[in-house]
Amino acid sequence: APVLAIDLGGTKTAAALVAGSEIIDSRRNDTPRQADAGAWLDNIAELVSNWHGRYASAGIAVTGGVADGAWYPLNPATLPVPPGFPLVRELSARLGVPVVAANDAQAAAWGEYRFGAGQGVDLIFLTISTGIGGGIVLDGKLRTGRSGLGGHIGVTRIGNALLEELGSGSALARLAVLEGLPADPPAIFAMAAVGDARATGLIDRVVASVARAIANLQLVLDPDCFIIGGGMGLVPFYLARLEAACADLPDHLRPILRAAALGANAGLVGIADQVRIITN
Ligand code: BMX
Repeated sequence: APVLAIDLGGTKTAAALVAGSEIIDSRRNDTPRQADAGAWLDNIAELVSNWHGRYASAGIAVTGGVADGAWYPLNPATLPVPPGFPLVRELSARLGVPVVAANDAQAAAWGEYRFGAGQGVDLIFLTISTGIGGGIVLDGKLRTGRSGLGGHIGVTRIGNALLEELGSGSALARLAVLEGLPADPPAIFAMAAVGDARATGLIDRVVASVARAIANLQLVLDPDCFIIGGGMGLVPFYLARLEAACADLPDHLRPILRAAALGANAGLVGIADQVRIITN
């Protein structure tokens, strides 16, 4: 039977029926940010209401940390998660099936390892999206750490700022406004694509902090590759600028960057496979 997979990000909520790496059916809408956690889960139940009976288990990949089924924020600005929210219990009650929960970037890292651009290698997945998330797979194991923090590169501090305050899609939107440009990353990329120097300059500014973080991670874990996903990370121009920002590193220190082969579905496919592992 297919697994119900959910990806609850700071901006988008996605749901899919997944069998292996195949997305049988999917839908998505905007995460109702102005509401509370119960409403975010009600939105999911609504989104999947006519799939009732087509799945016997569910997985949810969420922005934020997950430990023993409880949800907590690392950066409430990315999504104001109530600390200690009983995510697994609350979603299982709404869906009527067992639920497995993990961080979204950790889930996506596993999806790319199993079925995507990182099959069989040591990888660090980065989602460049509302915030910046990370997931680590080493020696065929997803490394979530002691309390589910493994991979949370976006909330590491650079001076007085968080990396995601400097390098995420939200950061680009905030910087754009200061330059009198639209607070809309897709518009900024469209302007850069037609040669607008201000737009390209903004993109290179948010790329620079991520390139620095990647170079540091290469020195710490020395993965075979970095897989880049997320709403902004999946934009080809973004990846090209990130490659350019890493180009001046000496060969033996330069990271290998790959686009997430599963695209926006990496987290859905990854959490579905985690459900298969845990419930079989
Ligand atoms: C934040 C943190 C991470 C998440 C990352 C990307 C919260 C709520 N989220 O660093 O857990 O992986 O953002 O989140 O603290 P996204 O919503 O952009 O996918």
